[in-house]
Amino acid sequence: MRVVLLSGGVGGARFARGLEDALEPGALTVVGNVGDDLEVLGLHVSPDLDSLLYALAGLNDEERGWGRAGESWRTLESAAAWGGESWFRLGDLDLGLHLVRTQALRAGEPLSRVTARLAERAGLRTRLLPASDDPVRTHVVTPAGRFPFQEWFVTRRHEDEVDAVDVEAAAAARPAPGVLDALRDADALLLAPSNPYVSLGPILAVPAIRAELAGRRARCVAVSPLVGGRAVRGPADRMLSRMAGGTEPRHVTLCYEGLIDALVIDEADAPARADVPLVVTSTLMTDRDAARRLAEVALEAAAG
Ligand code: FO1
Repeated sequence: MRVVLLSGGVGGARFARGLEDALEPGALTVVGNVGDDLEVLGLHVSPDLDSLLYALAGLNDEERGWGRAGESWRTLESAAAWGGESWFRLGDLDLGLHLVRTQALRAGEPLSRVTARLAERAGLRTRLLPASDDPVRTHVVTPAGRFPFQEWFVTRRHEDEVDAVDVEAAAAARPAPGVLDALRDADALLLAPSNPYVSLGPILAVPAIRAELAGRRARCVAVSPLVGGRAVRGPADRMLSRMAGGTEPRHVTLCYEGLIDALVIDEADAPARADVPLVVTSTLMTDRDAARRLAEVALEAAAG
């Protein structure tokens, strides 16, 4: 069985690990968001691809959600002492990856090829693809102005309400090599319990990816990122309230109109109605077993 997961960072990475545990080795391809990529201290950082890479390699910091376990911060402290930027916390171990990736990108290697190399080095049995090699960049439009994603998310602590999400350069972006073939050949398509606007939105904003999903052969199942109408972490609930008009399952499905065949929701959100069938289960990924059970429910829903 070939499965493709479209995913953002932290929640998506946990779900990806659950899927890996539920599937045969090599069955999973993950297409990761690159809309929140940024340059820090002259280095290219791909937070969502890295959350996926670290989680699937067992290197991630479970508590913080992003970055590596056992991290130290001496380089960033030194950079800050020399007057360098330190608002985006890059740990010493994490920086090693950014150095290698940035060097490869500067030498002309596309992000997809660097990512494949890093995944191989990490011993991943899952294929990890960026949605695009093109510089798709998410911006949020708020009452206080328009901000690059990480400035709003980290510096402004995603406190501003969001009126719109603008994925710069998405309209002209092409899917990274392998993405369309993976979507076409998949037996099941899954949308991770990630933020529909700023994690999955930028992937779905790549026109050829959206078109491929809209004309899919396999069933596509999304997992809601909400539990009892609240985001497990991050601003998804506030964004849904303001931009979709609420935090019920039907508001989540509005973000995926024409793209999904079922939505997996938490027990705390049932009973509810929506324009696609709802599958009710416990969606909180409290540990690896819980993530695997959620993955199995989503896979079963995708099997029809
Ligand atoms: N999130 C924060 O809230 N503050 C940080 O300083 C921060 C640093 C960081 C470094 C590397 C990385 O891969 C992720 C990092 N994140 C940080 C998380 C990141 O901003 C978000 O989780 C994603 O971009 C949202 O999907």
